[in-house]
Amino acid sequence: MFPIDKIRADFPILNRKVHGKPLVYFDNGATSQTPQAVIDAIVDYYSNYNANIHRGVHTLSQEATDKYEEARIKIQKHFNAKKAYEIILTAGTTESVNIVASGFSSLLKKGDEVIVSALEHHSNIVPWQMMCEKNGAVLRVIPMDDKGALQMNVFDDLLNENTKIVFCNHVSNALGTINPIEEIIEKAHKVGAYVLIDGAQACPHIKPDVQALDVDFYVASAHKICGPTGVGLLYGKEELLQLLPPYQGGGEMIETVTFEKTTYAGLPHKFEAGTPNICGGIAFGAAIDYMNNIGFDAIATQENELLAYGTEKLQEIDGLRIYGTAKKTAVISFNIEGIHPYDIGSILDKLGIAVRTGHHCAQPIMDFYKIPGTVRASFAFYNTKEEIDVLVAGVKKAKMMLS
Ligand code: C6P
Repeated sequence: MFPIDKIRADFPILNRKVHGKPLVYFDNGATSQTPQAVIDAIVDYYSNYNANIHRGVHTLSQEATDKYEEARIKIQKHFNAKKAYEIILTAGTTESVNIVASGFSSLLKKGDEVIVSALEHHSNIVPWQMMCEKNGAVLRVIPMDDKGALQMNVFDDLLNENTKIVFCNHVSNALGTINPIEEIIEKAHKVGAYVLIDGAQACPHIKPDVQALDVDFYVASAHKICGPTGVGLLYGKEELLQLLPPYQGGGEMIETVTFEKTTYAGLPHKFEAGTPNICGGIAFGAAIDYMNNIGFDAIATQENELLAYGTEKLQEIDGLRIYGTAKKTAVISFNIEGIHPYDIGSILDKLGIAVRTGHHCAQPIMDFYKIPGTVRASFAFYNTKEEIDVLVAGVKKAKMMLS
């Protein structure tokens, strides 16, 4: 039995009311909620050993450095990276993608090709478009089908000896589709291309093994995995992180500096210029511990039950269409015929229910379905079927009020 009551008690925010109603938090795709263990790690840092890291000889600085590097090792183990220095701590998925895309600006040339999937978040489209504008590389797109799955036969046709990088999300944020990344990685490697996988939406549900996947780069954000905002990771194979130039110049990323020439520090510091989000990194480690203590198999079982129940109940509502019916995580993106998603979201908010409405930073998906956006209910392991009943009743009420 999944210990749902015990788990919910770990999240103080789940006790609050919104507009006088108990909070039903179904916006986990935007950011997850924070358990007490992670809040405690943040309070402990600022209460007891707040100091800059890698710089001071004093005790506080050494304690903070040790905890920060311990967190890096927790993250390394979680993702099964070979070396701790293959884990670069960044501000989040967006920054991680930008580090790689900007690095490839000088490594790719006119005529090179890069492939992106039609299911991407803007943070995995725009940085690569910016890169292509600089070096003349060409952006190709793996199209999607009506179910929200990638058309893998077209991917086969797109791949050729000019393909240099393929980037794809592990899980789509707008629809929840789980993409066949193993197949993408294997096929891309056969033509000598590198692969970057955006794991922002996968990591709350799946524990990725970067060595088993043989992926070149894997990126994610802590705030979607019960951690704080403003911190995330860039995993890269050692030889590729060596190949990429630094992203930002500043303190901590250098070996020697003179006015004539600067030499750069080794990994991971080469990509970690300036004072990092020290507390965030440490709390990211605490979040990884928290999730692993529950266990990703238990998380998947609980979330799959919620997905099946929510899909069944919402589908009973006349005029409701669910977008994305391929193999997916616990996300239900839907619209009701003739009603704008924003209006449904606003009424749900008045009932204490938090969902996201709009294009979800994935406009090409909305263009594909010829819609302005959807209502997205994204579930986490701490949600319940009773909360889904509240959502279903809320959607019915919204439909009645807006029809
Ligand atoms: N998606 C959502 O509501 P950052 O903002 O850097 O932590 O993550 C960006 C990002 C990248 N890739 C995917 C697949 C994502 O889902 C996100 C963030 C949130 O869907 C906020 S837009």
